[in-house]
Amino acid sequence: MTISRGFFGQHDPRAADLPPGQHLTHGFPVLTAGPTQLISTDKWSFTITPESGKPRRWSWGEMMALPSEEINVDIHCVTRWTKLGTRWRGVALDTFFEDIETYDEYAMVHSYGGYTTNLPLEDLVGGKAWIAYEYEGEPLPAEHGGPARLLVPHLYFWKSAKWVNGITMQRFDEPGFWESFGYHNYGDPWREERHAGD
Ligand SMILES: Nc1nc2c(c(=O)[nH]1)N[C@H]1C(S)=C(S)[C@@H](COP(=O)(O)O)O[C@H]1N2
Ligand SMILES: [Mo]
Repeated sequence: MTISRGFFGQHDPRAADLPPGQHLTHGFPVLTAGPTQLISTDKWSFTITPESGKPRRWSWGEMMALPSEEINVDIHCVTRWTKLGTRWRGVALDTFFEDIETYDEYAMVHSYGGYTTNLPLEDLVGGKAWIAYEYEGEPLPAEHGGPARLLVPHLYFWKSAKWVNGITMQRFDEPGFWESFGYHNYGDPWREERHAGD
């Protein structure tokens, strides 16, 4: 009789939490295409614009007045690092979308500095995505997207737009920044959806 040790190493109790092709990192790498954006909270705002219907904008103070939650999640970068057990504070996208009426099924996320990323609306709601403004109990540092970034931990981390400033709702899907350079349109780390065609 053979006893299987499993595919992953036996020494890390959480090795099974690694999606295929990923390795653990204990640091927090910074990955930005272009310069770090320096946005003060009094200039920051977040706007959801439906293709049909009225846009809705939140200032920093208005976002702070919304109910926030602590978020404990693993994050997976397409460059193959995974960081387990990161702790954030933010406002669920569900809370923002309570005020939005739309039939549009696709979202284009926009950042200060021009970065974009696309995802289906259903991946932003249902307790799966947040606007995060604290990391490990401190204000989110600018290099990691502060004052506030999108956090969508069930998809590769390029979907988690730093310096987020709005979401445009669309009837039809369109590629964002990395998606138009050949990254996968959806980006599920458990299915290794790294590049278009994976
Ligand atoms: N605005 C903006 N958001 C971004 C990026 C970017 O270049 N600009 N890079 C993405 C990529 S590819 C990754 S892996 C993560 C990196 O986040 P981090 O620098 O906090 O680790 O941010 C994502 N969000
Ligand atoms: Mo990335």
